[in-house]
Amino acid sequence: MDWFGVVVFSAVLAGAWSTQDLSFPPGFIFGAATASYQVEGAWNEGGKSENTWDRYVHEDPTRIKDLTNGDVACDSYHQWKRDIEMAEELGLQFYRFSLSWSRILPSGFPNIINEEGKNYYNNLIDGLLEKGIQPMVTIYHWDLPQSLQNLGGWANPLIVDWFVDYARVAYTLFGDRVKVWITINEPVVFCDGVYNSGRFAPLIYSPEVGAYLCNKYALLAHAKAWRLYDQEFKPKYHGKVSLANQMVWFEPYDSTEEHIELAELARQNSNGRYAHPIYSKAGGWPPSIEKVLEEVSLKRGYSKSSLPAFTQEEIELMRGTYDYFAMNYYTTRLIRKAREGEQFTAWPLGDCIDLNAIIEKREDWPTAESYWFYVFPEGFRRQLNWMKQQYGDMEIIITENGISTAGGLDDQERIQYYRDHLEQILLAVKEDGLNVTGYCAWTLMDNFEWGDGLAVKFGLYEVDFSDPMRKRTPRASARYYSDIISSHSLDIPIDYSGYKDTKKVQVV
Ligand code: PNW
Repeated sequence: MDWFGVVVFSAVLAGAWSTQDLSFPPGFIFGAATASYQVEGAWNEGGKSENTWDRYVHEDPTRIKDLTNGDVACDSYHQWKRDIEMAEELGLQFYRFSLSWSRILPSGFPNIINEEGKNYYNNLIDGLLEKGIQPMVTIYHWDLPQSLQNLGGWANPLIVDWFVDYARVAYTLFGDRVKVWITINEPVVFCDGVYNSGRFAPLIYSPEVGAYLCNKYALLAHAKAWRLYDQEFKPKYHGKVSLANQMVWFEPYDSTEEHIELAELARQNSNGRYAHPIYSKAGGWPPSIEKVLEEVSLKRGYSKSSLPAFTQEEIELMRGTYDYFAMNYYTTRLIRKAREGEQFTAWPLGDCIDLNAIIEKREDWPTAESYWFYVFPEGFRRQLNWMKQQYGDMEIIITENGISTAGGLDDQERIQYYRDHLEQILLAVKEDGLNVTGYCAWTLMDNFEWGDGLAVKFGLYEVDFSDPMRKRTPRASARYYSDIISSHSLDIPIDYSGYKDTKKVQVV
């Protein structure tokens, strides 16, 4: 190459990677996600048995904000063809959904495999593949068979083997066609989120003990299921497996040393406790958290730390059990030291009593429709960089990101949220050198949003829950997202407000 060629070549290279260029790297893929209890409905149909969410919503309907439940939800058990059609309309390269444990294994154990459950997922997987859409399958997304809860659920060490048995069934039934797996979704939510608050299924309050047992066994269950795939299925199917972690980013309340340290401790306590044993070079619990929790436990009168120790064998079992990092990101928090006599709410959405810390939001962070949701896009990039700094370079797939609204088709807030967060990914990739290879929007359609019921909407598609067919209608954000996918770039017009008017004309 002559000097002119070198100049042109470097200019092209520099241009391709500058932030002005809003295109996604070649090979970057887009998807959308759902989860079984949130969309399927058919709670007692097709051979499915009761799970912990069925029990929770039926026992006392007032537990859910709008008194709804997931009995029918989006009726995806019957409307799966329409779900595939929507994925196709959006131009998704992959669709992430989860398997209902009690639909596949009604006893919770592999003694009986429910044919109807198996057929349902086979239809969905085959239907997606026919359209050229890759299925990304979450084996467990919060809906534990009630039979296993009755035996202690995630606080019983035996769940490690129960889960591995279930994962084996999933790999065996679907592994020939499913190449990207998530063992478990967001253990921080069903461990810390449940046991610290005494809210949500299975409604057990045990912040000082239960949350940490659940933490330990969820990670061991993931690790064993990863090793099972690695040894017995990967050689023939060549897929990849990870665990999806909810990463809440923590910002220090101010720039004092005390708060900078506290924010780092909070990251280790929320994110590190679910990632360090798997992704760090050393393995095991984050050392800073191990230390704090031992001190706190002894002070509370326990004989040893409530954070259960790992044996060396367990540390080795978990270390390195990933093929990529599955990351869910929604929101950020400010964290500060508690003042004398302050009351604590429940971690990880609220305060952290173990760290004597109080959670706040910055005044300029907009609030979404969910009570826990503050919008801070820069937190996303900071979180991504923190992961690289902690665990080194690895492939990262964003397996959930999205915002809640109160409803309506003209969802400009959602468009803005997607735009701002995808921009942070581009910055992380192009400026910071992170290896983010895919993005999955939460969620394909409005669905049962746990304690918030059907009232809080996260969907690219609106679902009419009063219609027996659960009619799905694309929102403005669905158009926007499909345009991003087809242009493989964020460099597209953002104003989709005209969409609503067009719709009105069609209706008239
Ligand atoms: C996730 N937080 O839950 C779940 O994976 C989905 O099932 C859920 O519908 C979606 O996000 C929206 O809520 C979250 O503390 C739970 O930041 C907690 C948090 C975020 C998401």
